[in-house]
Formats: sequence, structure tokens, C-alpha cells
Amino acid sequence: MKEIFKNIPTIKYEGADSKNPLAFKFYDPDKIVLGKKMSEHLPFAMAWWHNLCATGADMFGRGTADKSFGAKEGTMEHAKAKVDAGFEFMQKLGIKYFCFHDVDLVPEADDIKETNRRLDEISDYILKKMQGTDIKCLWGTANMFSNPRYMNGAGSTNSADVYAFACAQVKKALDITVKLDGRGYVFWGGREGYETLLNTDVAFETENIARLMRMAVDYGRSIGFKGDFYIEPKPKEPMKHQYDFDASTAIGFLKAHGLDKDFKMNIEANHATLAGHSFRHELRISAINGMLGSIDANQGDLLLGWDTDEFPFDVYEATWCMYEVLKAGGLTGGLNFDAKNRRPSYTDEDLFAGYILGMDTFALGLLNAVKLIEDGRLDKAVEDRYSSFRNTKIGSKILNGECSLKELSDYAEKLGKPELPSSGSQEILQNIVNGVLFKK
Ligand code: XUL
Ligand code: CO
Repeated sequence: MKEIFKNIPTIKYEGADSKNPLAFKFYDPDKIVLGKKMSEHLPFAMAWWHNLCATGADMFGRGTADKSFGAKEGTMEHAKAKVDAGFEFMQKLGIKYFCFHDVDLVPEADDIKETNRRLDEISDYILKKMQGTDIKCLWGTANMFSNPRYMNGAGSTNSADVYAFACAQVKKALDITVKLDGRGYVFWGGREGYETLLNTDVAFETENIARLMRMAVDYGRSIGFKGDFYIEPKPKEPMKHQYDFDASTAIGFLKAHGLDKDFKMNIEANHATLAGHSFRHELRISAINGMLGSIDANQGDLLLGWDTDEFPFDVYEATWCMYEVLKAGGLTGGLNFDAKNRRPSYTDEDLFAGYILGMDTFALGLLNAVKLIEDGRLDKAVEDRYSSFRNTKIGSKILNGECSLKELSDYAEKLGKPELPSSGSQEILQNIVNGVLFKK
């Protein structure tokens, strides 16, 4: 097999003192952390779309990066060259998983029968590539937002024929995901939302989305898919309002439609901040509902109001992410870098450097989270903060559901005036965090 990234060696762990831009400084895959290899805590995945397809084009200019990989774009030779490039990339970085949309893999034809034939051909090719490696599929999905037919969404479309096409794409993407033994299947809302309520029947559209998901679950289980389905919440962009606004909204939707046993959340950092939440908030809401499945690891720019999909660089954010993940007992999914190089970073070296940055940032996040958990003071502070519910008679009665509103009212009247709650101690806790993280 011809080497594609000829100037890039296999990326190794060299430690924090290394000045080599093509080496890991913190990600040491075999290092044991809390009894598990770092690589097991951090199941990193490559996103086919950003890494092998996107060239840096934006609405003001065409791409800057060459992703032809020696083949003519729009051909099956190119589709295969992308597979070769992707596997070489993952092997050089020691990445064990990949994620894809159907049309990341092959150029979409005018007729869906031909697109599906191409998908069969490329998935045979990928399957062959996977043999003899330890590379696996994290999740697959169908792109139901790029083609003009999805201008009004897929499940939320007003056209029954377009709805049928969306179902056809989901069916095929599930077939391919199962064929590649994927751990999960993702629904990102795409254009499932609306531009104006003047022309929109929200109840109708959300029922139709649920119907599509129910059919996907039934079909997936019928062909032996044992993994999780995921919703990837996002509040806006491309639509003004998207139905899967955030984790709470998506979880409520799943419960209302009886889909919560088959679905979990795929939380993306940049989507969380677009929803006006922290990444950590979205992870916590998912975790307390038993629905923290997988993560799209990236970050946004707080000065920009859109989905910039940057590589993770913020070590505090990665620390809180891994804190939540460890507390939740790990991920059944993985950490997919739904991230792209900035437009002026267009070289092969930049492509690898983005992943090295993301992997090192998450390795630091993991090590930091372990330090904070082992220190124990944050846990203790949270526990102590609610102690009045455990250490007093009235508190325990409330927790056990043994009080009526009337009894509590009588209790309050007897008391006359409660003491103020204990201090929130936020600044003390923040000092503890820095003390633990930056201890020499
Ligand atoms: C878009 C986004 C998607 C999903 C998969 O904002 O995050 O790439 O991850 O459809
Ligand atoms: Co994403």
C-alpha cells in the first residue's frame, strides 16, 4: 500500500519535555490510570467528514486543504483513497475508532439505488481494511441535511416522499453500521427544526421525527444491532430553532415517545455552549438520566456564536468532561473529534497536529480529573452541602417522603425563622481546584 502521509511518522509519546510537534506530550496510551490503560479511558475516534472530506471551504471562499489523496474527487477511486488515508492516519496516531455519515464515504449519485451500491462497495473495502487491525467503527449516521431535498429537515419535512428518502438513508446507514460492527448509531437533528412558526406544525413534525426513530430502532434490532442509538443535541444552526435543543429537551422527547431504552446522548462540547450551557452541564444532565453515551469532543469560540468545531485545547473543559465521565463510570461510546483545522492550517502536519492537540488535551483532562477525585474535597463539599437533609430529623423525614405540606408548614411556624443555608464556598472550591491542578 502506497504511503499517503509520507512526511509524517508514527506519533509516539515523548513526554512533556519533548519539543517535537509530532509527538504526544501527555497521551501515553499504555499508562495505567485508575487500573485501566489511558487508551481505554479515552476511546478516541476520527470523524470521516472533517478529516477526510472537508477542505476548509466557508461561505466566503473555497477550500485551502487538498484532500484528493492522489485521486480524482467525486469518484470511487477517491472514496477508496480516503479509506486508505483514513486508516494510515488512524494507525499513525494510534486511534482505534472512526465515525461516518453515509455520504462521507461515497459521492452521492442522482439515484439512491446507485448510492446504495456504492455504499456496499466501499463498506466491503473498509471491512477488508479493518481486518488485521484493531480499528473499529464507533458510530455511523446518515447525512440528512446537505442535499436540497432536506431543506425542511428529514423527519420534520413537509414532504412524504422526502420522508421516505430519509427512511431509506437511515436504513442503509444502519446496514453499513451493523456490517462494520459499529458501537452506536447517531441522529444529529441536522435540519430537524423550523425557521418560522407561521408555516410550521410543531406537534406534527415532532411526532413524525419520533416515528422515524421508532422505525429505525425496530429495523436496527431486526438486523442484529445491539448498540445504542444516540441523539446529538444542538439548539440552532443550520435552523433557527432545532427540536433537539439540549440534553434535557432530547431526553424529555425520548421519554415522551417511549424511546429512552434504546437511546442515549452524544454530547458535543460546541453544541452545549451554543445552547447557553456548559459542556459539563450537558454531560451531567445526560449522566443523571443514565444516558451519557458518547461525546463529540471539540470546542467553540465564545466570541463567535456558531459551531466552529475547534480541536479541544481548553484543559479545564477537558478536565470537567473527564470528571463527569469518570463519575458516570466511563463511556459506552467514545470521544469523537468532531473538529477541524482552522482554514489557514491546511498542511498534512496540521491535520495530525489537530489530533495530537485534542488527544493531549484529553489526556491532561483525564489526569487532572483523577487528581480532583482522589483529593476528595470537591465530593465532600457537595455531600456536606446537603447534610441538613440527612443529619436532621426533619430532613430525613422529607427525604423519605414521610411529611405532608401541612406538617412542614406546622414545623416552619414552630421554628419562626430558618437559619441561612451554609455558604456556597465557590471561591474556596475554585482555589482548591487550582491548588490540586497546579501543585508542584
Ligand atoms: C453538526 C455535527 C454533526 C454530527 C453528525 O454540528 O456535529 O457533524 O456530529 O451528524
Ligand atoms: Co457532532
